Amino acid sequence: MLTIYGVLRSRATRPLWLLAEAGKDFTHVPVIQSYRLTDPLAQDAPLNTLSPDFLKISPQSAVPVMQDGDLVLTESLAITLYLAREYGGTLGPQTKAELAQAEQWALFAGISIDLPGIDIIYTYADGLSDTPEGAAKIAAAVERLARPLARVEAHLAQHDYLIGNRFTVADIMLAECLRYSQAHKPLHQTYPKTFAWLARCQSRPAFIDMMARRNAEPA
Ligand SMILES: N[C@@H](CCC(=O)N[C@@H](CS)C(=O)NCC(=O)O)C(=O)O
Repeated sequence: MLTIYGVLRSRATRPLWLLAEAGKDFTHVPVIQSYRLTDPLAQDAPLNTLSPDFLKISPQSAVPVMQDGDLVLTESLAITLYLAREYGGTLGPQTKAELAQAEQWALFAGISIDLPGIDIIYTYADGLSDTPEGAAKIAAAVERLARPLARVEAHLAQHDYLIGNRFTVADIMLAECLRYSQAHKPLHQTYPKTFAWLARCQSRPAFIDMMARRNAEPA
């Protein structure tokens, strides 16, 4: 039995997009972040990252978490890569070199792209992008993204996708980390090939359907 814990308004979109692309059946348990609830310990609170039943599965109190038989994994990108190898067919790496490349893009996305993007998306979501503090935070994030995105831009000048000349788990992992930076339009002008690739990834039916379900969740 394969189970994914985590609402769609979280990094659970990474494994959930992969599973949608793969057409794999699974159970989805929409555990919500405790900080989004007024009283996470209330008896009638929905299952959240501080619920005792969830902490029994993953004491880290964060989503997503995956359980596949006896295997429990945390870290959205490790989960996504595992699912691609196990159930993803050609979405997963097909050779040792592709596996190494997929791991490289997972670490790259998680280390160099995810956190600057979090600063950008929250600054825009909080309506602070035009304040001096918000603008400074975005400028710092853009600076941290500069060398990583220059590298992606150079790669996509030569290739349509990240590995193997086809859409794979590597594209899902990087696209979902980069989505957090997407609200900052000047990046689209500086890195046109990167954001054209992102738009291509996001035009896939599995992504469109997932985002519709995500946006239907309470904000
Ligand atoms: N690096 C982890 C980050 C996990 C994480 O921070 N998850 C957030 C939601 S996206 C969470 O569950 N936060 C709960 C909390 O802080 O209480 C991953 O990629 O899975």
